[in-house]
Amino acid sequence: MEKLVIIPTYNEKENISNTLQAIFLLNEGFHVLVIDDNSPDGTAEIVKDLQFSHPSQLFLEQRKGKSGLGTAYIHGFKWAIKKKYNFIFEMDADFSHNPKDLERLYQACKSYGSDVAVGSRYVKGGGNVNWPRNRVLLSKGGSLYTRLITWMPVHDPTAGFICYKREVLEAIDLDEIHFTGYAFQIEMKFASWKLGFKIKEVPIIFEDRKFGSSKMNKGIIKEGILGVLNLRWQSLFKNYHIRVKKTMDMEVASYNAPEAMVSSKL
Ligand SMILES: Nc1nc2c(ncn2[C@@H]2O[C@H](COP(=O)(O)OP(=O)(O)OP(=O)(O)O)[C@@H](O)[C@H]2O)c(=O)[nH]1
Ligand SMILES: [Mg+2]
Repeated sequence: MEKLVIIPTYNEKENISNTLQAIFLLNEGFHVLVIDDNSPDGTAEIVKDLQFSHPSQLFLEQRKGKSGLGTAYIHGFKWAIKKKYNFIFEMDADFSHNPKDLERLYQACKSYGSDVAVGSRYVKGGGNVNWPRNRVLLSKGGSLYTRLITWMPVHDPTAGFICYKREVLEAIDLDEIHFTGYAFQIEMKFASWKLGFKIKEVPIIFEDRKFGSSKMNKGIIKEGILGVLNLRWQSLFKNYHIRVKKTMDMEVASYNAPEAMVSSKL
C-alpha cells in the first residue's frame, strides 16, 4: 500500500471519469479513493462503473449529504491510515490539478526528504491559468494575509494538491481539525508545521475548471479569514501544538477499538 489519492467530489459528473482515467493512465501505481457526498448528478454511479475495470485500485466512500471538503478529507485520511498507505494525496476532481504532477509530489516526499509536499502556484515555476482576475486576487491576497498573520513559511497556504507522508497524518489528532474550506487547507499545513514536519513547495500550474461548477462561496472566505486569526490566537495562547498532537493514549485507543467491537459482538 504505497500511494493513495483522495478525491472529494460533489457534482463532478463531467470531470470524474476523465480525472480517474488520467491517474490510472500514468501507470505509476496510484490507488484512488473518491469521497462523494451523495452528488445529485450521479457522480458516484460513474465511479461505481469504473470500479469494474479497476477493482483493486479504485475505492468509493459515499456520505449522506454535502458536508464540506474538510470533513471529506478527514474521512479519507482515517481510511488511508487504517489501510496503511505510505503516501496520501489530496487532489480536486476538476482538472485544476494536473494528474501528471502527482509523481513530482510523491518524489518530493519519497526521495527528497519532505514530509509534506505542497503543489504550489506561488513559487518560481508555478502559476494560475485561465482563472478570473478576482479569483487570482482572492487567492494571492489570502496567501499573503495567512503568511502575515501566522508567519507560516508556505507561499501557497490554501493549496489543495498535496502529498503527506502517513506519519504526518498519524501525528495529527484529526478529530481536532474542524474547518471545512480554505481554512481546512491552511490548518492542515499549519498543524504539520507546528508539529515540526518538513514542508516543501513543488511548483505547479493550476488551471481553472472547464466543466462543472465551483463550490466556492462566501462562507468559505469568511471561514478562511476568521480561521487564520483563530489559528494564530490558539498557537500564541492556547498551546495549539499540544491540542492538535495525537497522543500515545489515542493511538492505543484507536488500535484497540476494532477488537473491542468484535469481542463485544461475541
Ligand atoms: N465530498 C465533497 N467534495 C466537495 C465538497 N465541496 C467541494 N468538493 C470537491 O472538492 C474539490 C474542490 O472544489 P471546487 O469547487 O473545485 O473548489 P475550488 O477548486 O476551490 O474552486 P474553483 O476553482 O472555483 O473550482 C472538487 O473536487 C469538488 O467536487 C463537499 O462538500 N463534499
Ligand atoms: Mg476547483
